Amino acid sequence: MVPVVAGVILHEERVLIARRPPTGHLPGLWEFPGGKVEWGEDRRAALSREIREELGIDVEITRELMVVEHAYPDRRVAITFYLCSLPEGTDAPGGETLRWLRPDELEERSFPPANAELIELLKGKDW
Ligand code: DGT
Repeated sequence: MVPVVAGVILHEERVLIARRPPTGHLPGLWEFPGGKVEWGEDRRAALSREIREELGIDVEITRELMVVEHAYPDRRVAITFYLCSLPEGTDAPGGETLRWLRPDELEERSFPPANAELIELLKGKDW
């Protein structure tokens, strides 16, 4: 089981999604920024590290939202999703592979199947 962490970064009632590369595992799908937890690493520390690597910012981790276990043909993952926010004074990251969407817009995008339950939860959220 591969432990994975991912952040639902909420800013001005929108959440940030990132597009996976066009090649490799789950090509071109949208996801929440994050990645694998390294051996012996604390999950929240792993999330801070991944977001710093991917987006170049520090986020505040607010709370855990849900844990989802999922089996892909070639691997099993346990993904812990955390609600995050941008610290005061941090500019919202942007770019070609990033989108800020309202929770009800998320279901229009293609996500890995492991994200279905989270998307459903977020859809009903009135932050
Ligand atoms: P690899 O195996 O080194 O080529 O790297 P990836 O691309 O499999 O690694 P990574 O760090 O993105 O791992 C995250 C795993 O969790 C990957 O199997 C995709 C899966 N996953 C499902 N939903 C999400 C999500 O919303 N965010 C992230 N970051 N991963 C997700």
